[in-house]
Amino acid sequence: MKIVDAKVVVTSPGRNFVTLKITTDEGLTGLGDATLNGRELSVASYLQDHVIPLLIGTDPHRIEDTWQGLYRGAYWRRGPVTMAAIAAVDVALWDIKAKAAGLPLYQLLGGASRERVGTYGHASGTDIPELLDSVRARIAEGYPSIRIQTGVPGLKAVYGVHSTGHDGDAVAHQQARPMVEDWDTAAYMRHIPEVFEAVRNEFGPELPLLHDAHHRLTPIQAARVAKDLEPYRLFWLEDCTPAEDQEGLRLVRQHTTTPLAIGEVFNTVYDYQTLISEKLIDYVRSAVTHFGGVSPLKKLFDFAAQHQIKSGIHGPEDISPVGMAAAIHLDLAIHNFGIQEYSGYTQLTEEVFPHAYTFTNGYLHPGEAPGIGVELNEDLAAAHEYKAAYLPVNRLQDGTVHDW
Ligand code: KDG
Ligand code: MG
Repeated sequence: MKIVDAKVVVTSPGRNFVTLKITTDEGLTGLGDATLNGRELSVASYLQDHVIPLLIGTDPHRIEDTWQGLYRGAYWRRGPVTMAAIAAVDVALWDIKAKAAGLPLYQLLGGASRERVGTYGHASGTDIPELLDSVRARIAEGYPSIRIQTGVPGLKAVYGVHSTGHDGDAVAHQQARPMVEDWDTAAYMRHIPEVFEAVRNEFGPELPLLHDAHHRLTPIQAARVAKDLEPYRLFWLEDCTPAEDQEGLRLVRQHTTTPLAIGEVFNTVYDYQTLISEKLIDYVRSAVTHFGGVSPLKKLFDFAAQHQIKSGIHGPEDISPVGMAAAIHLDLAIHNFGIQEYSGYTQLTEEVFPHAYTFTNGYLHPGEAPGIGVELNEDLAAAHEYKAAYLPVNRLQDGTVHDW
């Protein structure tokens, strides 16, 4: 079999998605997600200008060799643009291989290790009463576990407050320049234990709760927050410190038994070397889409498993249904699955990317369609053109740019 065509489709059914479609001489096609929120066109160009010309004429079955050729052959390694582009190729080739075998992808990854994939959904509110309503709504939708985020008294706009899983913030970000959010670490640190106290009082001790600090704390601040939240028995505290400082997590770990998750902005296993080998975290958060695809993520999970660390694949609305499907196949297959983040998509996005995977009462299943089980409605995709959109920038009260 040979690759005879490959193209990049950029579409915006409410938010921007970048999809690679590879076609073979036997008529099989494969899809890969290359969406990098706020930097979509750079990945599209990387694929279009530098990767697709190298793919034409090659054997789609040689996934590992193609991956290594793109990673090592470029000489310039790692980084989100490069790794999102390689991820799209990797997933599209796995899609083709699984279709050629007539099997759903999870069967090529070792088969099912479980019947269904547990998820967490997002609840948020500008204040605690609004958050409690949002938690109630997620429970009613069947989510077994819930991430909680709130506004902080005195701050105008805080990360995650409008991310309730129904893409509430996507259109707001469709601007030529990033929105500005504000931040005050001391105010957040005073407020967050009250939030957990209120949620535990209302919903009891059993509901698994997660929280995302979105890289905004120093190691000693993160240690304080993680310690203060211990009575509320979190499922995990996510991204408590800036992700690039692996040693910072050592200090946090020394002070707390709150489980820690990190890695949504990581691109390779090298970002995790210290974290995993020293058991400084409990969950790895990388997405198929930003980590170079199914091939390296499977290797990461196997490395993590040796240290009793589990998966928690990043699954926000800015991973397309193609990237989500690839994640669900991995979730079903690996032994050290932890949890899958899942927010769902707008109706229009579901129509652009019809898929075999299902979400039923808070649990996902990849379905039994050969390949990853996602199609691309190219006519509908073409009718919704790319719109510039940026993630926000975060500033302290005096105007200083802070981690977002
Ligand atoms: O594009 C950025 C989002 O994917 C990210 O902010 C979402 O932190 C996030 C999460 O945990 O889903
Ligand atoms: Mg996060």
